[in-house]
This record gives sequence, C-alpha cells and structure tokens, in this order.
Amino acid sequence: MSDELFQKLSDAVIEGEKQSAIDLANQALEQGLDPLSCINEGLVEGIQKVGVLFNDGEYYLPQLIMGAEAMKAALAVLEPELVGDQKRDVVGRVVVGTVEGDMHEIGKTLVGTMLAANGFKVTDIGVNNSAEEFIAAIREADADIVGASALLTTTMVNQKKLIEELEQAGLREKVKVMVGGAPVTKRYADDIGADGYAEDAISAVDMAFRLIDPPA
Ligand code: B1M
Repeated sequence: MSDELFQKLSDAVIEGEKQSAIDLANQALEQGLDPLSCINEGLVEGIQKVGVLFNDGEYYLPQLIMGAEAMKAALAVLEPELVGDQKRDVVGRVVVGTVEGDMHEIGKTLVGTMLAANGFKVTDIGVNNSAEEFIAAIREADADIVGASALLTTTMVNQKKLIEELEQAGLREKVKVMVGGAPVTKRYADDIGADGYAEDAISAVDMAFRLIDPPA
C-alpha cells in the first residue's frame, strides 16, 4: 500500500501534477504513512527522475519547472509533519539571488527550488541585489554557498564585484561562490575567481553538492 503511494507521489512529480502531489501527500498522512519515507521514497525519487529526463533532452524547461513546483507543494504538506530527528538533514545553506541591476528571476528561482528540493536550506533574496545585500543575507543565513545569477552582459560584472566585496568583508574563505545565468560561462566564472559555475538548475544542484563536499 505504502509502496503504491510512494510511486504515485513520484509519478506526480515526474508528471508535474502539483494538485495531485498535494492530494497524495495529504492522503499519505491520513493513512498514517511516515512523512520522511514519502519524501525520500516518493518525491525525491520523482525529482531525480525529472533531472535525468532533463539531462537526456526528453524534458524541457517547462516540465522541469512543473516537476519542481509539484515537489515543493507536496513538501509543504509533508515537512511540517516531520517530528524530532526526522527533520530532513540540511545538506547545506545557500543564499541565491540575482545581481544588482538585473531583474531576471525565473532561472534563479528555479535553481533555488531545485536546491531546496534536494535538501539544501535556501534563502532566496530575489532580484537586483547589491553586494551588500548578498553579504547581509549570507551573514543572516550563515550560508555555506552563495549563488549569484546574472542574465545580462551588463550585470555579469556584479558577480565579480560580489566576490571582491566578500573578500573585503572577510567572508571569502567561509562561503563558496557559485555563478550562473545565460551569458555566464565556465571560463568567465574561473576568470572572476568563482568556486563553481553551473549551466542549468540540475547542474547547479550537482555543483552545490560538490562545493559542500569537495572530492579529496
Ligand atoms: Co530579458 N533579456 N531583458 N527580460 N529576457 C534576456 C536575458 C535577453 C537574452 C533577451 C534577448 O535580447 N535575446 C537579453 C539580454 C542580452 C544580453 O545582455 N546579452 C535581455 C534584455 C536585453 C532585457 C532588457 C534590457 C530589455 C529592455 O528593457 N530593453 C531588460 C533588462 C531588465 C533588467 O534586468 N534590468 C529585460 C527584461 C526582461 C523581463 C523583465 C521582461 C523578463 C524577466 C521577467 C522575470 O524574470 N520575472 C525578461 C525575460 C523573460 C527574458 C528572456 C526572454 C528569458 C529569461 C528566462 O527567464 N529564461 C531572456 C532571453 C532568453 O534567455 N532566451 C531575456 C528562462 C530561465 C529558466 O532561464 O534565466 O537562463 P535562465 O536560467 C537558467 C540558466 O541560465 C541557469 O539555470 C537556469 C535554469 O536552467 N542559471 C543559473 C540561471 N541562474 C543561475 C545561477 C546559478 C546557476 C545556474 O548559480 C547561482
């Protein structure tokens, strides 16, 4: 019975069926199923499959967004029911935002959602953030990683500025910097001294895991 419901939860995420994911999460709780198992054996399985389909070119952005939204909605039902040491381990703390002068939010939000779906505690500070605003949020969240998004060739420079100001604030050793956004390249990320670059939201999750737990 529980296996069947886990599978349905996973399928709801894969199909991006938000309402169905919410209904199934409520149904699982009514049946007394363990919320943590619903997350790990249902939702997480689903979102990982979405990632594979996206990487294989079988899914495009809309399906990725819908899968992440379905997962987030069901998580909002299940997470408050986790008790005591069942609370999901926080993989790491991430502040995500779009840099100063830049109002593009969709990609950044998707990156944040995918990170949250994969167990990171995400503070999304929105768009048009100065370096000072990033730094205040990093301090407030005690972040391990800061993710700075830029969609304009004219605002990419503010990713560099953020890194410089992190150095001046004495935070550069403490926080890893990940950058991304359509005009940003791996080469640019290396040039400005970022720790990580990701081309899309799925690779951003992989990169965040690597930044938290770098290979020996
Ligand atoms: Co704007 N815009 N826009 N825009 N806009 C682009 C980016 C542009 C390429 C369109 C074009 O000309 N072909 C162009 C930039 C040119 C350039 O600089 N090279 C452009 C321009 C010029 C402008 C304005 C200047 C237009 C004007 O007013 N004259 C203006 C600037 C406003 C400002 O920011 N100050 C502007 C405004 C807008 C809207 C407000 C209308 C709107 C944004 C609405 C919103 O976000 N709420 C908008 C949109 C929608 C776009 C396009 C069409 C789509 C962007 C998007 O959401 N893509 C875009 C053209 C395009 O990209 N094809 C364009 C979907 C999203 C999921 O992808 O954001 O790339 P993306 O995110 C991806 C990856 O890049 C990566 O993962 C995401 C998921 O896979 N990623 C990260 C993103 N951030 C990451 C961070 C990471 C890691 C990965 O780690 C931290």
